[in-house]
Amino acid sequence: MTTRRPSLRCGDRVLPLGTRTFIMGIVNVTPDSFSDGGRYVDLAAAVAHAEALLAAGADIIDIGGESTRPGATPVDVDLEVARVVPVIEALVKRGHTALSVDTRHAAVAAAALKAGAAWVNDVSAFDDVDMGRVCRDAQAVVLMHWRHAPAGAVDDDVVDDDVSASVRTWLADRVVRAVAAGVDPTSIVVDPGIGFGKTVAHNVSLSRDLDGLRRATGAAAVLYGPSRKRFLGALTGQTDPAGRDHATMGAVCAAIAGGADVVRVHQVAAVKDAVAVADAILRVR
Ligand code: PMM
Repeated sequence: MTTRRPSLRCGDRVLPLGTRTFIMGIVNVTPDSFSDGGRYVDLAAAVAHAEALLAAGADIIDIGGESTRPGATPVDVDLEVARVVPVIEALVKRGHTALSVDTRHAAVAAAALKAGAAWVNDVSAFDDVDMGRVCRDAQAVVLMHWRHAPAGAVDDDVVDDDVSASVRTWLADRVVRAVAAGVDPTSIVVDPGIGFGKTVAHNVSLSRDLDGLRRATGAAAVLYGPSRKRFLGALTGQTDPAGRDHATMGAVCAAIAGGADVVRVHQVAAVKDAVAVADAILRVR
């Protein structure tokens, strides 16, 4: 028997969970992101890219102003606001409301929500203690698992014999923290944090049972972000991140079988078709 799941909302869109896979298109307004750094720093370029992703079938646009690439320079909060808010304001003015802000900082999240963003995507899952208060005003919150590799080490050095269990326990605790801060549990989305302090084997293993992650944490939905990441390069030999879109589609389709509700990707057009086919085969209507 299949139980009916609730819907998420993002701006003027309703996302009925379980009926299909929702696509979050990435717009990095940063000079240094690993996959597309520097391409959309200019306001007009960022807005045009967001509109191109929406036209290609993105359900949500995720706008980020700080690179999370290992070794990236942390960005001053004022600079992060100055990067993301004008893009959000311009998109809202042009009638687009399904917008998410990718930030670890409550001050940036607050400014983005005020400008018209609907979701907060926090890759540190509420390390900033003010995030809970700010996120009560968001339509949904993404809490991502991120374990920092020890100083001087790389992700491949991280030892964890049961990565699924440790990610589940960690995220379940962050969900409790968010709910205690007043965030509606039906608006919480969890994310295993592909590539963040994990080996190739960890990323492969975490990609397998996303439904189990959702159930174990009590979240409403699960988001999966494999796009162009290093583990795909390790599996395919594609050294250039921009050459990993086919590999991304493989990961996305496998993750849909494992329970992904939302996929966060750079190349929306191709993923849209892959998702349509995977959804038709895998989802019981
Ligand atoms: N990955 C990146 C940035 N933000 N947010 C979520 N929720 N999940 C992810 O996997 C994730 C993220 C990495 O950088 P990118 O913006 O170039 O993909």
